[in-house]
Formats: sequence, C-alpha cells, structure tokens
Amino acid sequence: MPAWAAALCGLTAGAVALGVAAAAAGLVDPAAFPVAAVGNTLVDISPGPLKDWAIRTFGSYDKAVVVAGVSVLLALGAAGIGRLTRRRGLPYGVAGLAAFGALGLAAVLTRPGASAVHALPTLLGVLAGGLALALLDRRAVTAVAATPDTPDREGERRAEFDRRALLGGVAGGVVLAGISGVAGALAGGLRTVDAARSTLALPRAVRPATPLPRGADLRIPGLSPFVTPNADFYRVDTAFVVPRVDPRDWTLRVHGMVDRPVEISFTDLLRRPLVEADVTLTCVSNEVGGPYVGNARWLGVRMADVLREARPHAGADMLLSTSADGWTCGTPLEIVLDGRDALFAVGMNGEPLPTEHGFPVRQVVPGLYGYVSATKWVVDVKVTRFDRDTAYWTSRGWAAEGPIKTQSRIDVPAAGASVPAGRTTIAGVAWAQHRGVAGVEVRVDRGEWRAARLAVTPGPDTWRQWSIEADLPAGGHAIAVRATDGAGRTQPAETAPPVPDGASGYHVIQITAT
Ligand SMILES: Nc1nc2c(c(=O)[nH]1)N[C@H]1C(S)=C(S)[C@@H](COP(=O)(O)O)O[C@H]1N2
Ligand SMILES: [Mo]
Repeated sequence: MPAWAAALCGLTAGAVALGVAAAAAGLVDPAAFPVAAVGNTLVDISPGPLKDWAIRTFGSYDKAVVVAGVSVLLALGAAGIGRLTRRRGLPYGVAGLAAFGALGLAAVLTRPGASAVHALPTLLGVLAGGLALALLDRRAVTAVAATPDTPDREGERRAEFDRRALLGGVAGGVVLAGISGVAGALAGGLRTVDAARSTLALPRAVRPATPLPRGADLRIPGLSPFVTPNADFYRVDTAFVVPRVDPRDWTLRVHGMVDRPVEISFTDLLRRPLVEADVTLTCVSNEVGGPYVGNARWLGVRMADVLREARPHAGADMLLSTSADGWTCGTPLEIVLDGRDALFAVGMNGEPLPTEHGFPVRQVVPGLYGYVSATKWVVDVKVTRFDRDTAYWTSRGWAAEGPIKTQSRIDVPAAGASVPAGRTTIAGVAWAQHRGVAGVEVRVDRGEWRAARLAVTPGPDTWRQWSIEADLPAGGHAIAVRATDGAGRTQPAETAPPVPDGASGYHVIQITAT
C-alpha cells in the first residue's frame, strides 16, 4: 500500500473518532469534547506573555488560531497512525489512537466541573476510530487468488492494494464523521440552555435607570454609539467553549470570611429587587485607541445587598469570584460595598445576558477593569483577603487591583483616513468610570489643546462622547486627544503598555487632508 493511502486511512479514522466524540459531547456536554478540553487546557497553561501576545495579535480570533493549530497537529498525528498501522500492524495503530485518547481524557477530566460521564465522548471516539482503522486497513488490501499471470504457488492467495475499495471506505468514513460532527454541534447548541435563555422573561427593575438623556449620543457617522449593541460588544475571556449554564442548575454560593454563608438559586435571585445601571466595561489589555471597551444598560441585583446578608468579617478585603468554567477574579470588597452600582447582572440592554457575555449571571462593577471585576457565568464568591488568595490573571503577572485609567479615543476620522481639506469633524469617546469625564481636549499637529464639546452622560460610570471641529489645510496631520476625569486629573502623556495595570498615553492618529 502506498504511503499516501496509509496516511489517508489514519486521517479518516481520526475524523471518525472526532465526529463520534463530537456527537457524544453534544449529548453529554460540549465541554466534554476532547479537542475543546485540550484547547482550554492549553489556553490555561500557556504563559501570560504568550497569551497577551495572542490577544493583541489575533483579537477575538485568538481561539480560532488555537483550534487551527490543534487541528493541524491532530491531522499529522492521524496520518502518522495510519502509516504506523501499515508498517507495524493494527495493534500499533490502535495504541497510537489510544495515546491521543489518553491525552484528551486527561484534559477532559481535569476541566472544572468534569464528572465521569465526561469521559464518554473520548472513549467512544477512540473506539470508533479504532474500528474505522481496522476496517479501512482490511478494505484497502484485497486478497486476490493467484492467476496464471501472477504465478504464485498453487492455491496461494496474494494481498494486493485495492485503491477503489480504499477510497470507498474513506468516503464512507468522511460522511459518517461529518454527520456525527454536525449532529453533535446541533445537539450541544440547541440544548436546554439556549431554550431556557430565549424563553426567560426578566422581571422589571424596582429602580429602573432613567431614560437616556437626549444628547447622550451625538449620532455622528463612524462614532461609537453610546449604547453598544450586544452583538457588537467586545468579548474577552479564556473560555474555549462558551460555558452553557442552565439557570435551573445555577446557584451562587457566598462563603469564606462571613458569618452567614448564602446560597441563592436563579429563581431566588430574580425575586430580589433588581436595579438598572448604565456601565461601560473596559479590558485591561486594551491598547491606547483599542476596541476592548463597550457600554450597556445592565439589569441585576446589587452585590452589596447579597454580601451584607452574608455579613463579611472585619478583616476581609477581597471577593474571589469563580465562574462555571473555573476562571477566578479578585475584587476589592470595599469598592463593591461603597454604594456604586456593582451588580450580579442578569440582563444586558433589555435582554437576558447573551451566552458569551455570561448567561445566566455575571458581575459588573463600575470603575474596575474586567479582569478584576466582571466574572461571567459567576457561580461562587469567596470573601477573603488579597494576602491569602490570588486570582487567574494576578498569578500571571497582572496587577492585583485594576482601577480603570482615564482614557480617550478618536473614532472619527478613522486612523489613516483621507478627508477633504477644510472644516472637519473630529469625534470619539472618553472614559474614566466612576470618576466621570469632565473634559476632553484635542490637539492638531503642534497646535494648542482645544476643549471638545462633550455629550451628556447619565452618570460617571459610562463613557462620554465628544466632538470638535477643526480646519485642516491640505497635507498630513497628527491628531491627539486627552481626557480629564471628574476629580480634575488629566490622563498622563507617558505611555505604558497594558501589562500590568492598563495602557496609558494619548491616542494619536495620522490623517491626510486633500
Ligand atoms: N468567566 C470569565 N469571566 C470573565 C473573563 C474570563 O476570562 N472568564 N474575562 C474578564 C475580562 S478580562 C473582561 S475584560 C470581561 C469582558 O467581558 P465581555 O466579554 O462581556 O465584554 O469579562 C471578564 N470576565
Ligand atoms: Mo479584560
């Protein structure tokens, strides 16, 4: 059998193994798909700087890149298994499959929330892959009886490579893998959680947010809208597969340094008084001028109400929250209790939280970067101390506390754009959550800093739009922006990278007037 045919047998067997595993994972739990578990584990164990680089370079596609890498490795492995089977015999090929299976199993079973049934997809996959390998290997070589022109000894039969039979077998395997893979994805995706989300009717807030003041949105083409639609809201997390948490199974445990541990079901949570708040979220890994910032109207229960019921001990200074997929976050207790709208949020812009933004419940704390405040799919809050516990990103080189730095961004014109010479509108957003934005200034080339017109804001916890007119002679121009917060502090000119506590420096763009 030629080498390519042996490799093809291995690839097909690998595809069947993954297809069957995907189908089973669709029924058990998408997180039990071994490739997803390996990807998740890789994300978790890869060093911080590598992860930062990936987020910077690939943005929201960082996981797609990991998937592509893992797929290439798997394909190479499967082809190798096919050739091993040919050269050394079926037991070696099966052993190779089992080795991949063992890796997958190790990853699946060490994921948070894993149970014994989570092993099933991997085991079934290896079994199906082994069977496929054996069948293909047999099909590819047909026993042919000796004929006069193949003068073997009387009655002896020869094995001969049968290309047709092999390709038929491969086609069958690919179809099987495709159908089971799609079935798995459908079963997983359409399962109960999505149904539960789409049928969920959120109660009204006892303290609704006031309607957005007129003039909060300057409605300038190209300027970020004041409210970021859910579909456009940036997404940053370590979750390789979006955790699907069934609200009927969800509970929130508040424990640790408290007098009375609290455990709440989703129904209990919705029975509590809900409030609404407009809050802008920002990611600490956002570069100056970057896209990881968005504003939404959140509906939720005040974290302070739940915490006060638990009665935190005097020495406690940190909330260590954990998500359904094991991510952790450390938030200063004092900030959550100081009266700001820190929420266990269930609604985002008038609908239940989108799955990728934390359904059914996430934290939202105005003024803190997401990595120290905004736990999605939150299930556990431990009241503790910063000197006793360390959260996910803190153990990877990021600061333990992450107040949001005052920042401003030019949206219009776009960086690098050409505009007609003459009067031009420059516009953007600025944020200094919980301190508020009191001023924005713009400088063209080496000119004076000039105050921009500020849009109205509902409060200090959201970003604020701004705009200014400038008269631009033909030629290249550098436009810079800087904001001043409600305490009168102007953002510093000194540049700092996102690590360890957020980027600083002015956003400057180059444009051409023609
Ligand atoms: N469970 C979980 N929650 C998480 C994260 C995560 O990786 N896992 N990332 C945090 C970070 S770094 C940010 S900036 C915000 C982003 O929230 P969004 O994806 O809804 O915009 O979520 C936070 N909550
Ligand atoms: Mo973040």
